[in-house]
Amino acid sequence: MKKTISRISGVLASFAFVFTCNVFTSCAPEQKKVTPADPTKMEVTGESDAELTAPPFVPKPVGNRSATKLKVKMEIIEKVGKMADGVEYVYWTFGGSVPGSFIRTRVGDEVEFHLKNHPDNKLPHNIDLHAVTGPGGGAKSSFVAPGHEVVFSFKVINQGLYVYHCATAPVGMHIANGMYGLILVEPEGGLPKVDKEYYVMQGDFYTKGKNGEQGLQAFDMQKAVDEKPEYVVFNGSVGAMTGDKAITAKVGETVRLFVGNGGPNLVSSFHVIGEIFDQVNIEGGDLINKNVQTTLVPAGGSAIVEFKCEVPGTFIIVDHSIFRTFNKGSLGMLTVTGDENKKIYSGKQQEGIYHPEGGTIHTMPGGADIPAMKAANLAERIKFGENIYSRTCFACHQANGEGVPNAFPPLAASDWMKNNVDGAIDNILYGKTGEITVNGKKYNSAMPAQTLTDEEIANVLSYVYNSWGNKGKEVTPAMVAKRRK
Ligand code: HEC
Ligand SMILES: [Cu+2]
Repeated sequence: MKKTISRISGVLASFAFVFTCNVFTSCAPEQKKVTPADPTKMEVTGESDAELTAPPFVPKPVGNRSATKLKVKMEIIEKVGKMADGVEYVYWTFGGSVPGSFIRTRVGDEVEFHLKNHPDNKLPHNIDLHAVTGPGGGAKSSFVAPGHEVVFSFKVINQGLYVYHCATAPVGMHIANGMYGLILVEPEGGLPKVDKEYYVMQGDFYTKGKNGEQGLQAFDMQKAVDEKPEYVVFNGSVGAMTGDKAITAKVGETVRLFVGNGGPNLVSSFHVIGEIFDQVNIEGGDLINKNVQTTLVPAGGSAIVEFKCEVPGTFIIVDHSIFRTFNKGSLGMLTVTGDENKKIYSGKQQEGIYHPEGGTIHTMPGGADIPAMKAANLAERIKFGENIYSRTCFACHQANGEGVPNAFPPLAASDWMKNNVDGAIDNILYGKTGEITVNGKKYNSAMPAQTLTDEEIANVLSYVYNSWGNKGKEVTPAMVAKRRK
């Protein structure tokens, strides 16, 4: 009802406007342009092939080009790819990557979509683009068997950032295998200019083997139905955006992330540690929220986030449903280089000994320093050490010392530890930064110094040296005391 009234009054208003203009010829010509062009009626000029990019990159902005006929030529490829170190998976892809190729259009474009299903593929597929106004978002017209190509056209009439995905039965399985991507529809004149733009898309994966189980992993339908993924990742695999694959920017630059979530099941609490989003296009639409810490990205939805890089450092990109980040893979990195700005972020300024209640209490009740906790033999040392491990080291090096790919090195069967007892003691006493290679893999992160007594360090290291395939060594408090300067 309300809608009808406003529509009628809108018609009346424009009628009045035209009427006024006709009678009073003083009407300025610019005034007639106030009503934005109706995108459904927008004419297109010329034609071109769309630039398609694999994540984390996006095609060039549309700028102020006029609406055109844009040919998107996308090939579906089923292929084996790396899910994590030593873990492989058969991905079904739009354009060879997960997420699929990024498509960049503007309002009024007429998209001629060529969907090709590679002859070596095993299955038929199709595409449902959320940017399409039409039955199934194109799914009905795009069903294509291996070795075939289909063509269909649509006009993009709503600006925004949209998900596309395969919608062939079983739909959930096609999405779970990586068949999703993003299509951006820019407004007339394009989005405001920024310095860096990237493509980040989350997805959850369901493998027969548990997280980290080696070899080629099959899809597990029951885990998918139960919504219990083994992997939750950005851009298709663990570590797709970390280390030397991190996205980059310089101090002073503005960054825009086109964030999508393919699901199939989980909703993402998208967050960049150490940054505040200056603005977010909520759900990829027109609504802008400012000064946001974490934004929800629904399965089958998106967000556009923008921020300015003020200080250098590594900014960790996470799903703040945080076990997914530290145990299932949803961890990316943005590396910002440039000059420090101590006014915005000082770094650690001071560290001293903290004595609660005027420095009278030096040991906590039950702490390792009280005589009862002094280990009498190696077996006891290991037992006490296990307790310390689960209080302090566990959070990073994980329950069985397996570590976290690209972030925390393993302590299990660590070749680095084997011949470097002093180094291991030093790491705990003084912390450790800079590049380190453990079992053939490079890490470049930071371990903070741990505030533990000599006895505690001896115990925890004895525990580690006698667990998970490490060659049993005893570390004694005397050995620790020698390293403490
Ligand atoms: C906050 C996370 C964190 C905690 C807590 C932590 N570490 Fe580490 N540890 C790291 C990181 C990161 C590295 C690699 C540092 C680098 O890249 O230079 C590392 C490296 C090591 C290494 C050498 C590399 C290897 O894998 O053999 C040892 C040994 C080690 N840590 C033992 C421990 C022990 C024992 C504890 C508990 C007392 C502990 N760490 C607590 C993060 C942590
Ligand atoms: Cu498919």
